[in-house]
Amino acid sequence: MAKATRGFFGRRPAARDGRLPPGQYDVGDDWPVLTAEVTPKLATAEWSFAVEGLVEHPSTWTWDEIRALAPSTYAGDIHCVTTWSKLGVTFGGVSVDTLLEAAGPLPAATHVLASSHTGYTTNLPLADVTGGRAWVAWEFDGGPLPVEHGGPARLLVPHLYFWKSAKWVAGLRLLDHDEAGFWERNGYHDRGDPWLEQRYQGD
Ligand SMILES: Nc1nc2c(c(=O)[nH]1)N[C@H]1C(S)=C(S)[C@@H](COP(=O)(O)O)O[C@H]1N2
Ligand SMILES: [Mo]
Repeated sequence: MAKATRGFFGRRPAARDGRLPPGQYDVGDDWPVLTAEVTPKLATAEWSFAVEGLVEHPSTWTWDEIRALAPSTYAGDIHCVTTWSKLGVTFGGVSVDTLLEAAGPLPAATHVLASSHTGYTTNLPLADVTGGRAWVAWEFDGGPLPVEHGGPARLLVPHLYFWKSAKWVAGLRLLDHDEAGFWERNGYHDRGDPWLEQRYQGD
C-alpha cells in the first residue's frame, strides 16, 4: 500500500471563515433573540427618534420624517458577545451621519448614550457612530425589521459587539464624557470591539 495516500481521505479541519472574529461561531440562518426587557409593541405612530445633549439643534424625527431622509444600507456581518456571529446580512435605514448633520454636534461632544423606548441604554464614543459606521435601521434582508429584533427601528453599529445596537431605539444623547449604559454598568466593556475581544471591563 502506497504510503503517500495516507491521510488523503482523512478529515481536514474546515478553514475558518475570515469574517469570524476570534472566539465567534457562525449561526447560519438562525438569528438568536437577546432581550433584557419585555418586548414592546411600538406602533410606528408612537415611535420617534431624538438627537439631544451637546448639539446645536436638538432634533426629533417621527417615523414618517426619518423614513423620508436619504436611505442607507449596511451589508456585512454582526457579532454578539455571547459568541454567535451572523454573516452576510443586510440592513436598511438611515446613516447616523445624516441625523448628526441635522443636529450639529458641538465641539465638546466626545461620546453618545443611546437609549431605547424601553429604557435600555448603551454608550459609545462619538467616533464609533460617525464615518458611515452606524445606522438607525428598520429593514432586515429586504423586509421590515421584526419586532423581537428591535422593530420598528434599532440602532446598528455592526463593527462593535451587538449589545451596542440598541433595539427599539429612541435616540442619542451627545455627552462630553463616557457614561456607562445598561450592560456596561453590569461588567461589559465600554467599547466592545469584537476583533480585539473587548467583551468585559478590563479586556
Ligand atoms: N433594547 C434592547 N436592545 C438590545 C438588547 C436588549 O436587551 N434591549 N440586547 C442587546 C444585545 S446583548 C444583543 S446581542 C442584541 C441582540 O439583538 P437581536 O435580539 O436582534 O439578536 O441587541 C442588543 N440590543
Ligand atoms: Mo449580546
